[in-house]
Amino acid sequence: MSITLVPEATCTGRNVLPKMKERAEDLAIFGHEPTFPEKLHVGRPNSGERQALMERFNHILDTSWFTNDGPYVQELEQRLADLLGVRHCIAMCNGTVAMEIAIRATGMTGEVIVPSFTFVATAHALQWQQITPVFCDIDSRTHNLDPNKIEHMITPRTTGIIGVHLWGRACDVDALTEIAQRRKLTLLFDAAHALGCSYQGQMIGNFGNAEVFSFHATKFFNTFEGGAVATNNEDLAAQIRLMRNFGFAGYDRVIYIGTNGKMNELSAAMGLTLLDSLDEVVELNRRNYDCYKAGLSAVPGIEVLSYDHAESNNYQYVVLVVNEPLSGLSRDELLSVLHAENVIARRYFYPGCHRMEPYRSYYPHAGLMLPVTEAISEQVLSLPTGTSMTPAYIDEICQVISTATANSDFVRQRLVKAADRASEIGR
Ligand code: T4K
Repeated sequence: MSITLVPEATCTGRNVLPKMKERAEDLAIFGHEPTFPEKLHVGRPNSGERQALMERFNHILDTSWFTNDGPYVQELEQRLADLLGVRHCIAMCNGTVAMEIAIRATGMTGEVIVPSFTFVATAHALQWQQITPVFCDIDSRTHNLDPNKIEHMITPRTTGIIGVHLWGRACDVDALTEIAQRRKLTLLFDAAHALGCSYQGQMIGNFGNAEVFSFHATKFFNTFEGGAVATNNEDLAAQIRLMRNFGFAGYDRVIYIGTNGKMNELSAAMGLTLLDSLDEVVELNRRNYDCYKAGLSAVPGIEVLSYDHAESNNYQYVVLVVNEPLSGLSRDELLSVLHAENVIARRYFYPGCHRMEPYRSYYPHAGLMLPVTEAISEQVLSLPTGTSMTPAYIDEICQVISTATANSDFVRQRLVKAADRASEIGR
């Protein structure tokens, strides 16, 4: 056991904490002390048992084997492949390079259909290789590609589809597979959020031509920086391994164009150590998720995005959807309230890739085809979770949200005044 779960405390322990901000005038935007003296972040890294990690680090130093398909990388690849039930798992230096290599190895060119509602790396991995990302709208319930909207984005230049399993919730894999097969397109999945998650009982990592994970520090499973491509295709795996290592097929023998996508041994050591604690991380994430869910269940206009408990989930993201007409506050107003309390919630993935450069300049009217993306990206908020959170902290955050929305007119007036004052100072 390497992760200490914070002692039990009820998730709806309302009124028991002295700080609980039940009155609007107690909120930090009205000049009060923030609820938390230090910032609470989204994406605090999980790390496993420190002693085990240090032992692995020492071993790396003792053996002087730092990188280039070292023993820890090989062990990590095997253990991940076993966990996912997939034939090949190829570790990489990060998720973006892993995606770039997967795109190139599967022969994507021309245009590829992707959601805009994702981290910009998904689109950049294409554009970096002069492939046009064609942004397709999402389903408002799932936040993933809407299969019904894909078909009319296909042109003679289209070679593939990249689905993103956002928040670890699987895409409609069956529908995307059916379209890809019928239209003879390559299908990749950006599974950056989805290690440990399943689709219809089968682990993500097994679908499409290949699936790409991120092991960035902020992810459920991290190797400081890192990523991996998972595939059941033997030839594709061999090609990806070559591309990861400059195309080397042996000493002095380069048979392919490649890049440097290798994971180093320190990263693999972190991964191996954390793998031993994954169950505890899920348990903790689930507890935090349940606490938020319970704490916000009665707050009008605030929905905590659900997971399908019949599937495996990593519960890494706690995502709110703010329905302004019901909550009385916009997502951005709520964000200001939370930031003042030192709750550094994030607007993942605002404003959508199509509103970021270079896509915004290339396709200034893309938003016309993306009404759901545009609406959802104005409504979502990711809340702090992870090992540094306690049920008591979560209760306090829920109370802040509840108090702010229950007094929305008062809060809004205050925010408008503060904005006016700021612009006067700036004049
Ligand atoms: N596809 C998808 C769907 C993705 O979400 C991502 C990455 C990728 C592809 C690409 O995979 P990688 O190439 O990154 O492996 C962060 C991450 O940098 C990024 O990896 C991640 N998605 C994205 C969702 O979030 P930022 O710009 O928001 O990171 P930053 O530095 O603001 O960190 C977020 C929070 O995490 C901070 O509030 C503090 C905390 N933090 C961060 C780091 C790095 C820590 O507490 N410790 C840390 O070491 O992008």
